[in-house]
Amino acid sequence: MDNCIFCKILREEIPAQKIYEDDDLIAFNDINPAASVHFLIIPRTHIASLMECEKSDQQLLGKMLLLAPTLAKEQGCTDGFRTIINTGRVGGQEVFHLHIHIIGSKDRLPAMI
Ligand code: DGP
Repeated sequence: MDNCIFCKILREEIPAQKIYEDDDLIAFNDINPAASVHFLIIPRTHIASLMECEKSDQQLLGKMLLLAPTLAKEQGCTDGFRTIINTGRVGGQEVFHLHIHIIGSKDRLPAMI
């Protein structure tokens, strides 16, 4: 997608602090971190949001979720972390390229719900 900011990161047209990449996914630090650890896992394929995911994305979604604890631990979140997938306008999504937020801190994160 030409104007998608995360596709631009994938094409290396804009810089990002990458912490992981493979054939399907990349992970990079959030530009506006909500805690000392805050990175995003995104698919290389442009999928606008969780609402646009299909049955054929099942393996990709599983891979994204399973990568979260591996990378979180590497980033120092050995005691837990928070995962967030904002979906759609009402869900607070700002960048319409599917992504999982992984947020962690040495202290307990404030409750959200
Ligand atoms: P949301 O769509 O609301 O789930 O969050 C999008 C996140 O993407 C937000 O926390 C900030 C981050 N972000 C937006 N633009 C950039 C960028 O150009 N680089 C990086 N590293 N992160 C970005």
